[in-house]
Amino acid sequence: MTDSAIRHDWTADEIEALFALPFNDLLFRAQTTHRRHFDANQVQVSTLLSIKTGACPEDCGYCSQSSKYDTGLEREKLLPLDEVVAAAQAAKAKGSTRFCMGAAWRNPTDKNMDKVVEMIGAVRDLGMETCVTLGMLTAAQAGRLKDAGLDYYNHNLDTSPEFYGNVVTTRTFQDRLDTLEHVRGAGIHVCSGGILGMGESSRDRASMLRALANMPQHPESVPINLLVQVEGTPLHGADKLDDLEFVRTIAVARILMPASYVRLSAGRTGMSDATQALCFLAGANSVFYGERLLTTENPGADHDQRLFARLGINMETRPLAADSQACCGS
Ligand code: SAM
Ligand code: DTB
Ligand code: SF4
Repeated sequence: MTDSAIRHDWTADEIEALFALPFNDLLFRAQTTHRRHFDANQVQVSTLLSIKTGACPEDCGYCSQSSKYDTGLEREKLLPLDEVVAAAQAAKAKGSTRFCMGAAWRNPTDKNMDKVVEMIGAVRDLGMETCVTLGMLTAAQAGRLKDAGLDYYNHNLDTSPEFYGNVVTTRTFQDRLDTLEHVRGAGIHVCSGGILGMGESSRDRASMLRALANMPQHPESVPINLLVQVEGTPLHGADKLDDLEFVRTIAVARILMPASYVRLSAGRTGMSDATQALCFLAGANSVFYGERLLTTENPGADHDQRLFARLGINMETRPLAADSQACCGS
């Protein structure tokens, strides 16, 4: 079995053994895998916009937008189409190739869907890839998004099945899997990953990656978020995760899902440039780009451009469909 084989049958022991490797051995293996599938000096960039902010009925313990916690966030109605298009144009002008629109919903209503379908069409017309994250979907809703031309749907597993109930009680891990199945079934590219630093164990991190890697088809995009601690949420004040454990998790994700884009996602403002460089060495090849995530800060485009220049990293300029990923040889 070579490093580059795509597998869907990882055991918990195998993944925990990867986590336990000496750091240099793990990074060497991850970087070797990475180079078999990707240009090691290219990073894909996506820009986020919160199209509907706050007042979410779910109780995700990490989230600024849950109505269950007082985080001081001002709620906003669904944004009008022209504001969304203006934000996408600005993101494109700064070099972003994918525009990701997020809504604080448990699930969209049919009326919501009409508006989102319009937004997807307008962003596509700008020549950008489209991604939305709207909460749970039925199979019929996923089909509607596919018909609208949606490229990616983001729906994170967030943590391991074992730890899930410690973080969210208003839905189950199985609900997440069901939506992902609807998205996959509709033929939309899947974007699914999780959050680290929520008090989960290393075994939980391994278990979450196992759930992603053992899906019949790997998510094309795997966002690995570091918890952004938001005052007023239950997870504010959680023990900070060791940076090197974060890097290890990126490396294991790269090894388990060799041909997927692994995104170094939320939490970069609290990370040194050196830690981010280690994440790229570990096989991360995508970031969120632009000064805001959904409701919290992200490094600005200027900072990222300087970081990429220092590392000799190029931003992917051409929106690529994930299923046409070129293999770069070894
Ligand atoms: N409501 C939808 C849902 O939960 O699927 C979509 C929006 S939700 C904000 C999208 C993702 O953002 C979550 O699944 C979670 O992984 C991530 N996220 C939210 N708050 C975060 C935080 N404080 N730190 C890191 N990631 C966070
Ligand atoms: C993902 O995995 N991370 C993004 C995106 N998918 C939707 C969201 C991060 C949110 C961080 C907290 C905030 O800005 O509200
Ligand atoms: Fe709602 Fe999504 Fe935030 Fe959970 S993560 S509270 S579902 S917006």
